[in-house]
Amino acid sequence: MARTGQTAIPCTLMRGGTSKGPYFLASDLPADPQLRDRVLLAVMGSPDPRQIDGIGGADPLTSKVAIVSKSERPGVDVDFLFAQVGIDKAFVDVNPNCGNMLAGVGPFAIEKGLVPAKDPETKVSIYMVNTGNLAVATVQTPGGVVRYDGDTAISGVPGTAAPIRIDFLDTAGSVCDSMLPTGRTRDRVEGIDVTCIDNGMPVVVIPAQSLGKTGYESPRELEADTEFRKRLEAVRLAAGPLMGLGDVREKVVPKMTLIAPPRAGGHVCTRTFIPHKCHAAIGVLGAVSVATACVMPGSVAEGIVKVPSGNPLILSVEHPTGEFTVTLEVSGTGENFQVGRSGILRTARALFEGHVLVPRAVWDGTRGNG
Ligand code: NQM
Repeated sequence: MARTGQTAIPCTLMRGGTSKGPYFLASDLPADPQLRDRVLLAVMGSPDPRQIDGIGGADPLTSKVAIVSKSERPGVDVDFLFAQVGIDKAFVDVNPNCGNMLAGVGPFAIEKGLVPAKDPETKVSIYMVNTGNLAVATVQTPGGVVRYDGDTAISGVPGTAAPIRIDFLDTAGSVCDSMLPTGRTRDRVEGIDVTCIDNGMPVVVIPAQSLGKTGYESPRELEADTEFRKRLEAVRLAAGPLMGLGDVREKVVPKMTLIAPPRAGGHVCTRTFIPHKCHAAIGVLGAVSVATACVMPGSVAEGIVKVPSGNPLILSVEHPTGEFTVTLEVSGTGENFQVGRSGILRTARALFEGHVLVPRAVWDGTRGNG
């Protein structure tokens, strides 16, 4: 159809875990990162609190973008760049990763012909460009076709779908320099004890009680408490430089997780700020980092968390809409304790396929060589 003043970009809208957003082939977007970011802002309708002039969902969990390309790295199938698009502010943050959007990358890559499908399942190795880590997603592909229906339920998503198992190979120090970016399992920040950790996502883990909370409040109750949120942000701004993240005022990391004893059959109860809104559940890599802190000797989780036995450790992280199971391979004890690979289960679904339209004034469709 002829249309004046708009550029059409091939795009698949997908739910990845408990997040949702457009998935693009990198080759369909501008090569220049600055122009690409302007295009992504236009796609989502940012900056605007309602994202009314774009396809963003006016929530951090639905203002996310996945950019996928065939990988040139030996042994790796695809590269995945995640972009968190600001809602009321014009920013595109490619610093952290997103394990939920990651869940849609395998199916998208297979359907776009970047990875040949096998029968009955296809392993897709994914280089996560944001953090330089590797993941392997196992996608159901009976008869060489991506299967979306199935009987796996994940908290925060109605119904069931085909399982996508994701194994993370090396997530320690994804954005920070190391798993324990301050060099300690416990730090005193703004008068409270916290554990700063990065096993896939920089997170500050805080006993809820030390901020006067039970840890069982609803996200809405926590968000409504202005004094508490000011205190939480003060802890975040102080923890950021300690974690080597510099001034984090305009950054979406570190995330902030309150922990409390479990009360629904899990091992720990959580409430996570990402970082200013309270998550309806918990992020994937956020959960891996929190679970890691929970099993680490000397962390603030000691005395709060019921650490299960076994190896791999299977930890159930309770959150406002259910639970999230994280599998951790561990070795050593005491000071030599180490966490290796981790695994999680997600589902994803392609929701809409076609072209997203952006004003031609933002981009005329010429890709450039940058
Ligand atoms: O931690 C939200 C989400 C996320 C990130 C956030 C995520 C992860 O639930 O891997 O998935 O922490 O901003 O999508």
